[in-house]
Amino acid sequence: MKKIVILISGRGSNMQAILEARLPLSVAAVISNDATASGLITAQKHGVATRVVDHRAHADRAAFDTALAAAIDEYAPDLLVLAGFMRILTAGFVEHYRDRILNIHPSLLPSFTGLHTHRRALEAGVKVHGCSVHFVTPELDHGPIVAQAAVPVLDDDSEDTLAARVLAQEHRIYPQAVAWFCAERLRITENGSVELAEAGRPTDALVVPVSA
Ligand code: NHR
Ligand code: GAR
Repeated sequence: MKKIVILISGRGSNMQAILEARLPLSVAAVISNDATASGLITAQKHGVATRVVDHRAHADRAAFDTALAAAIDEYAPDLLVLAGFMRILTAGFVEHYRDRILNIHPSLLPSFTGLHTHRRALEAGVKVHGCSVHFVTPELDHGPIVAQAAVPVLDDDSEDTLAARVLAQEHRIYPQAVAWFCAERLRITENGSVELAEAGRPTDALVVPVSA
């Protein structure tokens, strides 16, 4: 069975969705860069080991990433899962776990990389928004895309209502993508796209919009 380590910074609802999906994998630890992250309590309730590696206790990003990698490597995970993890990782860190880090990003990449995606989607007036699971590469939010879910943007949406609609889809596609990785069904092709082995339907990696 594959071993994963989950990195969080806050609430950890995506982490919780993965824990509660009862996937055939072992969650070795949940690590936060912030000791006040409420997701740590959720992880403990699920009997999962937790650790804090506080970025503020380190002189620079390289020192933080070195300490973070040392904590992670104690668990020797097959996969690192970023779930609302809010620290940009150095190229050296990403290389150390090359092709073994997944992230969920709250937009339909390559649109709206970076932060405040729901606000920016509303400002841009897009009619479709969503979330993406991708492999992490040194370039922020630019790695190979594993799965996406789309949601409609409604005329009366606020940042909060839109975020909630997207989050519900995050909780569907992230456990699915992690399960695919652990079943060794994901392959990154030479051109940097992701192939899903034994897909039932051509659209397995896409959740399509429904009218809300
Ligand atoms: N690191 C690399 N190298 N590549 C990616 O694709 C990464 C990554 C680290 C995190 C998640 C990402 C997201 O899904 C992620 C992808 C944090 C920031 C950010 O600006 C941006 C994107 C993401 C995560 N962080 C600020 C920083 O200075 C801190 C912001 C804060 O603490 O609120 O690191 O959106
Ligand atoms: C999620 O919407 C996730 O996609 C997003 O933050 C939220 C975390 O929620 N991630 C980022 O913005 C990464 N920069 P959670 O802690 O409840 O999973």
